[in-house]
Amino acid sequence: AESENVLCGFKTSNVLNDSAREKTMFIRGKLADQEAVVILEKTPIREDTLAELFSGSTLKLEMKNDIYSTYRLHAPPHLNEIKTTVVCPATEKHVTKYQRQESSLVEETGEDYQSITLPYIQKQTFSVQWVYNILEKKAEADRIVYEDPDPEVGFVLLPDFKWDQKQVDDLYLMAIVLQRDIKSLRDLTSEHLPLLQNIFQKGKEAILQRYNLPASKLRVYLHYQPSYYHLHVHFTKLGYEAPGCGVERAHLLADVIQNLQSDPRYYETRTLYFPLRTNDGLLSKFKEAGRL
Ligand code: M7G
Repeated sequence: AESENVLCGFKTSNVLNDSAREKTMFIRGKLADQEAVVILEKTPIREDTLAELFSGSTLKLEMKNDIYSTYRLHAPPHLNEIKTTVVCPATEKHVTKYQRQESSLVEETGEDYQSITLPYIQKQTFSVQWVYNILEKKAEADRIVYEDPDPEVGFVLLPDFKWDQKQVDDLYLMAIVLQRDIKSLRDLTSEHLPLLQNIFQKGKEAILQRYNLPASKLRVYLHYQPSYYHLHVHFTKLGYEAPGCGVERAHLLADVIQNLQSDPRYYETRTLYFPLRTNDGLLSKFKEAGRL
């Protein structure tokens, strides 16, 4: 749907991060005096638009040499889109999240979680209002791909907002559990096995049905630490390197299930490793506690 240009009055303060290879830029600025973060990303070229791209564009020759020539292709506007995400009003934590930063690997024992991490996340995390809006159908209701309404094992499956749904190559969905008191991987015990198995099974089935992508082409995982402490599971296409998805943060759902089957308190007691960015408040807490 067409909408007014909310970015018309955007005033750039600084570029937080950018990547020529990923064709992205993260910008901090002001929107009507409110702090805002804008994320720009050039969208992939789609095979189903090639015919139109070749016939409907203008070509400017840059150079020609023997059998080699390079051009600038000016595509019709609708084939040359920039996916744009706006966070407004953005908190200081959002600015931190999107800023280019070094990270350090942290080693968190079960005790560290109780004494350092838990107190920190209880007062210092992103709001999960957007998650509740999805669960209550106040936002993105038309985007839901599958829903199991059971209060114990139920979840909502929908496209992650990183995915524009134009091509399956970068498929990215998330399953959000209906239960509201499971913060992260650390809270999972064998009690949650029916929930996790349900998400795994029905999520895979729904993706096969809707996108014709079999389970063997999926990467299904949780993040630890997550950004949002309401349990959710990521479903991406195997081989797609989703932004922000480093190996250290990812825990495959299949492994999580097996670990809980062999030890009901696995995630309560194990040492977990994850990277934290230099400017992350939690990293300072680990330093203060002499754990780094
Ligand atoms: P995470 O592992 O908590 O954090 O995943 P990460 O962002 O550091 O990976 C949260 C996921 O939710 C991310 O993949 C986000 O792209 C996605 N997400 C965040 N928000 C605010 C929204 C939203 O409003 N709608 C949808 N559909 N997805 C979102």
